[in-house]
Amino acid sequence: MRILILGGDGYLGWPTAMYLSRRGHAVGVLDNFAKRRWEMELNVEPLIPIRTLHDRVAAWCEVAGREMEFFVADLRNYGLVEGVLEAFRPDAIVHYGEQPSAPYSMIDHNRAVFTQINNVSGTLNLLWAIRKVVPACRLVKLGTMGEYGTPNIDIEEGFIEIEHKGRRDVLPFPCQPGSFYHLSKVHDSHNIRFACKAWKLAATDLHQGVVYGIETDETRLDERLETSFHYDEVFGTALNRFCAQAVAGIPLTVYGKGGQNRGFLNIRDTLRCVELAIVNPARGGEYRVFNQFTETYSVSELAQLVLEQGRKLGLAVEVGHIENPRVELEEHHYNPKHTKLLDLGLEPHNLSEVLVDSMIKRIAEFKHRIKPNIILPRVRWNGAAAQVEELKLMWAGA
Ligand code: USQ
Repeated sequence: MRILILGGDGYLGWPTAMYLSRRGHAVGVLDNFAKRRWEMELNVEPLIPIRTLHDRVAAWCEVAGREMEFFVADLRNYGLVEGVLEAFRPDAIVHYGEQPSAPYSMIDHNRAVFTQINNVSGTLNLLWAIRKVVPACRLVKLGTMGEYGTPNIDIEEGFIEIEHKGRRDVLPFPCQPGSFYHLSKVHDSHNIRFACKAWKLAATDLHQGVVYGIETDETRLDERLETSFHYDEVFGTALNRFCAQAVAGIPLTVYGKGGQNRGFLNIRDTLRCVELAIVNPARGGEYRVFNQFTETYSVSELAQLVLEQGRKLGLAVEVGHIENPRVELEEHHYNPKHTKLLDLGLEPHNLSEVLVDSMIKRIAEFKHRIKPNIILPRVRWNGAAAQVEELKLMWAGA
């Protein structure tokens, strides 16, 4: 199949491109390098140095003996999106091309507005371009488990059957997202669902949990193929950050009580889930939601696991409970359903001591690159502006 990966320069986009290419698909990658610019704004960088996308694509062609097409384009420019679809004519599109960080969207007014305009208008442009150029193309869109929030009932897989005043219907599961970033994904979901209904497009909305991991079978092939692994407060996610903190000798930054439960998955399972969504496509007119995670953990449980493995490796790891910079429940019910991908054949790589051990060891090779000053949270959900004054100064517009 011809598969176009939007956001192909990112933490997940690049490994997905290689994974699908290696399995015989004709893969194209598209990116506008926005993430690299945000990194510069915030003075953060991936732990392991990564090459330019040009060089990574060239290295992939050399290492794997596979062609990979490459587009530099911004999804907010409709003409470019249409032009890329005309040129590549994909059978499937994997859409990672959005601002992915909840903390980034909460820094200030500018970044909240930017995140929603960027994500929502980029996806709308894509939907219109698919309709015009490749209406049979299947869209696989990266949404987030955070669209649901943490309700006090079990979370269904996209839709819930409700009885109200004697009548029944199957309706989208209620959404109570916890940041302007997560809200942007909810807005996307509504737009995609409507486009499927109105234009008979075929879309799978992957409500993905928090991804962890530093390498895949393809990134391991050559040091030029590494992916963008973050441990900073803005782009780093919980387990990845804890492993880097263990190496850096910084007490693990459990926010608040640590009873926040989330769905987690290994980066390798992300790739397999995306593949399953492509090869078992939605029908024309169908909007599907898959809850894409393999296990649930509380933040404290993850910290405990990293503490135990870190100490086994001789590191002086401590858990440092710090004031929660976010507005979120710190103890709550969490039982989301996640059977659809398992039914399609997903065989999860569950989180294990071995995995944490290997992540810590890999991170330790780059210990000299860890910047301690970008680890503690400065972005506060309650709008305490003073915390982010220095970040505001760096806003250069989008
Ligand atoms: N947390 C800590 N300490 C940290 C970092 C995070 O306690 O140092 C806590 C947060 O307060 C939160 C939980 O860990 O309760 C998850 O936070 P996170 O930063 O790992 O992930 P999140 O901000 O939710 O966003 C990440 C990705 C996003 C994706 C989302 C999936 O950045 O792109 O959509 O995970 S989900 O969380 O299921 O919505």
